[in-house]
Amino acid sequence: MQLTFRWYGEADPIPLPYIRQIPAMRGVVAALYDVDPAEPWPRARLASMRSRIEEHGLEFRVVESIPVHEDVKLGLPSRDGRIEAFNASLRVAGEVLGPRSRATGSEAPVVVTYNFMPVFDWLRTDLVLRNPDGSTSLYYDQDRVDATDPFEDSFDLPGWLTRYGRDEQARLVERYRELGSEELWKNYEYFLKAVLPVAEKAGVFLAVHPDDPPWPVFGIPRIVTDAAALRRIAGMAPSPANGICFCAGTFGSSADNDVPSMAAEFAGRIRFAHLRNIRRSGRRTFAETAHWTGSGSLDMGAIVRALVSGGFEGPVRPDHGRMIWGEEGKPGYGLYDRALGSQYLLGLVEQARATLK
Ligand code: DNO
Repeated sequence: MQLTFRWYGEADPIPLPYIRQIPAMRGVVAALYDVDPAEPWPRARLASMRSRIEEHGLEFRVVESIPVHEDVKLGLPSRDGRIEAFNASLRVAGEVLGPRSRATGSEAPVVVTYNFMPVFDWLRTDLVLRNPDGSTSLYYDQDRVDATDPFEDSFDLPGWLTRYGRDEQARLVERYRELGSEELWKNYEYFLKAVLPVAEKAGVFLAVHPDDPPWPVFGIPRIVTDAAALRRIAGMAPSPANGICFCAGTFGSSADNDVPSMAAEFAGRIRFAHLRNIRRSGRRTFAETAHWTGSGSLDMGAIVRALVSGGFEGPVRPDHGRMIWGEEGKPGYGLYDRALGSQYLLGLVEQARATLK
């Protein structure tokens, strides 16, 4: 496994040299975060991001993410043009990031993460839940979501990520409610079949991120939620480019998911792993915690052992950390707790490898 760290580009308060100082940290996870999903990625900008990363002795290892346009998820007649834009960005990622050996000598295909979540990406109800030790965490409370009407003018949740204005968002929510999950699955399959040949040719592994949280919200279908969904995705196309971004914290937010056994079952399809812990406090309510097994509901050692014994050798990143030691910045994406988490993961991997010998 190769340790990686998400970096938000020049706007990120965490400088690349700090990332480089984390022991064993060589891989960076980044993207052109501001490109409209209807547009292809500009090659020159991606190339200059790569150079910046390599100047600091790091490697641009994973793209997270290329967004999928809503027209594709909704199956609108305009979807083919939007898929073409996605494919153009994939080709750019393959060409610009493909021959990656300069920084670290690694030859593994570039990984491109994406998700098929309607309207919202990840969703939280609180970005600064204060813990008894003074640190803060991201938090999701289903009761609060249930009490929120996405059509109200006052609709506001601090931890939701959407590109849309209020009216556009309400219109989309309505359309997805009408669409339902089976149609969404069909649109997903249509998309996959159109992008996989391009990914293969570009030398890129695609990796689907699960829906976070892994259940429907606001009556909108969410489909990448559990082992059955991952089996269905794998069954849609045998291509090695049809991969999974295994987000332990996302799957683990639902007590119905047995995360270590999912890691074991899908190790051969996992192209990228997000490893973080959560603490469930209700059926659909959870707080994000430090990475250590003792702080949350997930057995992180068992997850890492399953990945290692399943032969997973790809990039892994610590995921949302708490904000600690007075750090300010992007909630979930501070330096300190993610750096601590990465070292814990490093120890778990070392131990898992030693046990397997
Ligand atoms: C949240 C992230 C997600 C993820 C995308 C991948 O912090 O894990 O936003 O990057 O869903 O497409």
